[in-house]
Amino acid sequence: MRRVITYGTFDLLHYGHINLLRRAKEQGDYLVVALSSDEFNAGKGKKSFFTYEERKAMLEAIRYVDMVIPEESWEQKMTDVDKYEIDVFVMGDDWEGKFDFLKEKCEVVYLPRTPEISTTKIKTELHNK
Ligand code: C2G
Repeated sequence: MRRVITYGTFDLLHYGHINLLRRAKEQGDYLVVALSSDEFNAGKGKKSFFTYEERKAMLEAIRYVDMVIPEESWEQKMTDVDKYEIDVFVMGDDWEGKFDFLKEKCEVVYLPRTPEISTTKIKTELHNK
C-alpha cells in the first residue's frame, strides 16, 4: 500500500485541483490531503472563500481522496510523513524544490500545474463581470 500526501488550500475547487489530485493518487494507492486551516491561510496572507469545513467536505467527495487532515503549520510535513506512513509527497511544480528536505523520508514528486486556471483568476474574472 503506497501512501501519498499532498498539501493545499483548495479554495473554489477547480479542474486544476482535480488534475493534481488525480495524478497524486496515481502515484500510489491511498491519498491523504493536508488541507490548509483558515488560521494557517491567514498566516499565508490568504482568506479563502469557503471555510475549512466546507473545503474539507468538497475534497472528501472526490474519488481520488482517501483522507483529509488539517494543515496548521509549515513544520508539520516531517511529522506527517511519519504519522501517516507516507511513501510519496506530491505538490504542484510551483513549489519545485521547496520541499526537497523531505527526500530523506519519502519520495518527493512535483507535478506540472494545470495552466490557465487558478482561484485568483476565478475571483478576478467574476469580479470584473
Ligand atoms: N494546482 C495545480 N494547478 C493549478 C492550480 C493549483 O496543479 N492550476 C496545484 C498546486 O500546485 C497545489 C495544489 O493544486 O499543489 C493546491 O493548490 P493551492 O490550493 O493553491 O495550494 P497552495 O496555496 O499552493 O498551498 O504547504 C503547502 C501549501 O499549503 C500549498
